Amino acid sequence: MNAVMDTPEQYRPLSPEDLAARLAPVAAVAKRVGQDPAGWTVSEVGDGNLNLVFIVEGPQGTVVVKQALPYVRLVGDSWPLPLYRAFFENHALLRQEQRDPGSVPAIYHFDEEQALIVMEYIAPHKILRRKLIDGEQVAGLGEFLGKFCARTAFRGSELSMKSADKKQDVSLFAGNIEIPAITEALVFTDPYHEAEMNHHTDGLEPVVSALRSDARLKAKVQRLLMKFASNTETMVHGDLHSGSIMSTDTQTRVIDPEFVQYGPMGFDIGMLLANFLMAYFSQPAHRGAGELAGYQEWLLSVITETVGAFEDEFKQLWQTERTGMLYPGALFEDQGHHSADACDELLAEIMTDAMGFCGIEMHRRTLSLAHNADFEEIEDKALKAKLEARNLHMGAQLIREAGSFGSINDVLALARKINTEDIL
Ligand code: SR1
Ligand code: MG
Repeated sequence: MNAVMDTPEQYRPLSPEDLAARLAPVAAVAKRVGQDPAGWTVSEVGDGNLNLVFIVEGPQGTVVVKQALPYVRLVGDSWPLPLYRAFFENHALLRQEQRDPGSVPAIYHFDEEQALIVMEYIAPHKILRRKLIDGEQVAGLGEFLGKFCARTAFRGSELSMKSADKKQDVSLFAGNIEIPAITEALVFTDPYHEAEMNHHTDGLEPVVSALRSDARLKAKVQRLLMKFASNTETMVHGDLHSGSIMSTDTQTRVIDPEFVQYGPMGFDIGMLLANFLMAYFSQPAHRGAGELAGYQEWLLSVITETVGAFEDEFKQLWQTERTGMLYPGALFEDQGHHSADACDELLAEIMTDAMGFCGIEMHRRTLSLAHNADFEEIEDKALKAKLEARNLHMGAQLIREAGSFGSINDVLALARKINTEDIL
């Protein structure tokens, strides 16, 4: 082991220059790309916050190679981060593929020592965040993502799994400590005080200081952090933002589950909705007047579609795959009692949590370390602050009123209202 956490001596980060020589002996790579590494073209395309990502092209095909670095790429080696996140990502991808077949990239090879996954090259898909900034629509986006969230939530829980299997899985993923700790700090805590790595746009100070002085709001956020850290309802992706999704104009896949853990069912869908709302609030900086209203309404329609598909799919699985120890047929159907109300109540609780998680994600992307391109690409800083202020205000309302929205339509009505307001 060397000084940087648990990094094995044999671990070496790849480079475009040495990747072909190092991966040529890996049969799974040669089989898909071509036997002769001299014919491979390698490029490093990682633009995320943590890892190296290479595209390896050859005469027979293309693969993606993702390798963990022993530190946070965004910050540098002053912030060490264990390589074992690749192990958990590998296991998460295997489970997501089982729970929602075809939703994630296929894995061709995993090398634990090198913290490296060779996986399917997803093409011609683009990162969804880029498409949303560019004003592109994706048919069936909400349907796909709502089903993904419902299937992974339901099939990763004791509504469906055998308890022994689920408990073993909880224990396996409980080893992923430092990665969820990033979320616990950057997402749930840092936005609400003057943390070292925070930064925000000039001009937002009045909104930021109002948030940080609101003890009731901070208590609600801490309650959600408590759920995030201690509620093991299901296996969550853990970082389901629009940079963890790739789409064409008609097809969508989910990538990058290294923040996997067992957590609350509302977490993934809440984070996801936040990213649609941030796309919505940032649009006035990206679209001309002729396209703006139509595109913003399309984004809201994706939210409606996502929530609708999530609830419909969850109810369907409730009827057909409720084979775990929770809400057993023995207590309901076998005694002539419908369980549909119980399912509705559970879904309402999940959506209440989701609204809170959604508001928190909206806050952290504007106030904490890792901001998103939706706002960061806005050059006019006064406009950026104005739009971010709406985003912060909406986030706060979602956290404060999480349980009071009658339906997702009420949330969208609030977004439309705040989208016209001058918060600063
Ligand atoms: C230091 S890592 C910052 C962020 O990047 C990841 O994608 C997660 O969203 C994390 O919070
Ligand atoms: Mg990621």
